[in-house]
Amino acid sequence: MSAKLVNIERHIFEQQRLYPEATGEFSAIIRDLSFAAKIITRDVRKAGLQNVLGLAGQTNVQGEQVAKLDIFANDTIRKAMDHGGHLCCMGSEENADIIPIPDKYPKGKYVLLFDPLDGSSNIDANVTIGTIFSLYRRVSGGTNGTLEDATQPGTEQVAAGYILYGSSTMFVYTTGNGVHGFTLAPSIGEFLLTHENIRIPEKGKIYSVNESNFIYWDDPTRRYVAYCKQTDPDTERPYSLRYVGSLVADAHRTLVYGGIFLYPADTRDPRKPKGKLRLMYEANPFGFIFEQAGGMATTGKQRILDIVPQELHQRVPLIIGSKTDVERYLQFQQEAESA
Ligand code: AHM
Ligand code: MG
Repeated sequence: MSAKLVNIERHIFEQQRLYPEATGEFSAIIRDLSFAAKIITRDVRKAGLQNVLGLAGQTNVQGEQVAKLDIFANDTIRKAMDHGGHLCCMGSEENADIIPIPDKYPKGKYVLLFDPLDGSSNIDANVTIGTIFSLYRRVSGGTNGTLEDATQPGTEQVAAGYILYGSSTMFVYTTGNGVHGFTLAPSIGEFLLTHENIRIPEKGKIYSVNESNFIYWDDPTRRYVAYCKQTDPDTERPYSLRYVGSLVADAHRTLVYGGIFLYPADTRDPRKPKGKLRLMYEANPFGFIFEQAGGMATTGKQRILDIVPQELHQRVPLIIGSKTDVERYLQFQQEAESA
């Protein structure tokens, strides 16, 4: 017999049994998210066919405007999550303000933050894209969530995960008890446990960064990337370069193969003085996941999860990866500081 047969609902249920005080609300939230993931998968899979099948253009068969895929993903998650009674508000990359739970639905004690379709500039080239999410407990009094609830430090996350729409769809999550990955079996419409307790290798041999920004990085980052390209058989250098340009794809590969992913601050680029990626629904969830898998997540100066957020859509530098690789990067930063 090979691996045991477990779907995502069963897995989270069994995880919750480890905690006698658990109310089962996580199960419901993860179940609702996996439901949204299946709907988004369906539409991502037919993206290239829409013109051929006559589904795109002005209107669909119901006479509704066909939304762009990222707007569709945003609406799908909102509609799957707003009536379950477990959330007090949501926050999305696609919405400037926090998203209230409609009056007609019950409110709960959790806050969901998400990037509905990350890497969406890659859609037209049929390249892997993803959804990222992060869950917190409400800290404000009252029933409706507030901005305070949606801008807590990453250390307060109670769950985080991502869905990868790749050659297969994967759902990867943590509730602080390891990182677990599920693969969608299309024929039965279920996410099955395929990657139990994912551990990132201690050290990798791949670096992943948009190197065209080289001139905009700080000196330690430039020196570190040059270091990755030097020859040294003892440390398996030169490293290979892999960069998809979809955070979910680059981060997932880094988690599975090890190595390092960087989106540093662009110090001389006024467009991205603080980096590009967003703290609340990109950096924090991956920070939680990488730490849970035995890796690290930093800005180069600070642990990602310790950042006290200033705003919902705050951008931060993000460096994630294998422990040995991220520590080596931090050494370059520290040497520059003490020089
Ligand atoms: P998006 O939220 O507009 O899709 O941008 C986020 C994406 C990430 O998926 C990816 O890591 C990064 O932007 C790539 O940026 P760049 O094209 O500057 O390398
Ligand atoms: Mg994004």
